[in-house]
Amino acid sequence: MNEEIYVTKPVLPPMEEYMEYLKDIWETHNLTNVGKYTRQLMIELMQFMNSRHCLPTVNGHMALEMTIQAMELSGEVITTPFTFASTTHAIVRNGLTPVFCDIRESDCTIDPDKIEDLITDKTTAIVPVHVYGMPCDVEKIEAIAKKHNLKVIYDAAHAFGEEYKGKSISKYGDACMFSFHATKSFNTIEGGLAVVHNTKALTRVYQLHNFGIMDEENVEFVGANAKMNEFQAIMGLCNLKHFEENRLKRKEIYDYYRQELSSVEGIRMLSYDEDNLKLNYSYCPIFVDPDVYGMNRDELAEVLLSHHIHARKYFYPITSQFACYQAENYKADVPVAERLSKQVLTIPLYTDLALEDAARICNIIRDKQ
Ligand code: T4K
Repeated sequence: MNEEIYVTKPVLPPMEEYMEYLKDIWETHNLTNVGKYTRQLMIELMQFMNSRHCLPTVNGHMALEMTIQAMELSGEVITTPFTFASTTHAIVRNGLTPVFCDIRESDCTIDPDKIEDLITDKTTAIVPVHVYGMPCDVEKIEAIAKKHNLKVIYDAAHAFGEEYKGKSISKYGDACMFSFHATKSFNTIEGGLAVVHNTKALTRVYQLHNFGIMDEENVEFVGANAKMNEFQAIMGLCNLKHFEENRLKRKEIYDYYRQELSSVEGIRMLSYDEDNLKLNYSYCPIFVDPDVYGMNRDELAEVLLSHHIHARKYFYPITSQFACYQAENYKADVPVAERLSKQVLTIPLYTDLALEDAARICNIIRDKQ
């Protein structure tokens, strides 16, 4: 019997590497509250991204929520519904109103040509998502933001380690955040990173992530607890060393899928500009056109499951359709996002996935049984 194959499997470093750091933690009893390993990880990440402005956090969601809070926004925020719950929740939990913009068919990122129509005198920011690590149209978004004096905060949860047009993807926008969750291409067990280019706003994120405490007797902001702990940080220090070799292993599997699935009628993979993008290959979404393929996405998911392959419907339903937002009447004229969310299936892609298993997955998709 085949073993279960999940959409992803967390990357773990060699155990001895993690144990070396653990011994030191056992010596010092320094477990959290921006300890030395969290600071070391921050420095190594700055070097890795060639950036001076970042802060590790307990998870990616809190990095996003705190970054939005630090921007002191009000009113409406234009965003995409083709994303994980976190993006929309981070906006709403900041007391802001999400205005949903449709996405591009080609790469599932926010459609920049549809943003301006949604801008009102209440709009203060755009929160686009580099979904599956596909970069948004950063130039067009920047031009719109400049023209209308809006902040741009990228949800780059999926895009850690990527370079776009010769620079780290973290450099685009006023700010961005990454997720270092176990399921991501780089993990700190749970974890995240806020990258904020304005020093004053970054300082605010730093204060907010420790309850808004300024010193022992002075609390200036309504913050929360979003601090990374030392066990997370050492996982990051270990995994960072292996990031590039792991990325290349996933590239091999992704390229294999591309080669094998390109001839299957009714199955589409996203295209991207290879000359300008260093992708991290975290996700492999495929899109099932039921009229051409002869089976719909849900049926294909069932077939894969009957072979113990757990593909996932990232992202279905779109966030504007969540039960918790039904009563809100948020603007959401998003036909492309609605259609693609019914077609998408994210198939297994992770560092340790054997090529034989990828081959088996391709055969099942090709044979539909
Ligand atoms: N923005 C975007 C666009 C995001 O996608 C996310 C997170 C965020 C913001 C927020 O970042 P974080 O606060 O999470 O850092 C998973 C992840 O939990 C979530 O991080 C991620 N996006 C989302 C797309 O996927 P689930 O509910 O689908 O995870 P789960 O538990 O079903 O795991 C998926 C598969 O991975 C499992 O079937 C088996 C495998 N797995 C998972 C874990 C946790 C393992 O093998 N080992 C593990 O420890 O959300």
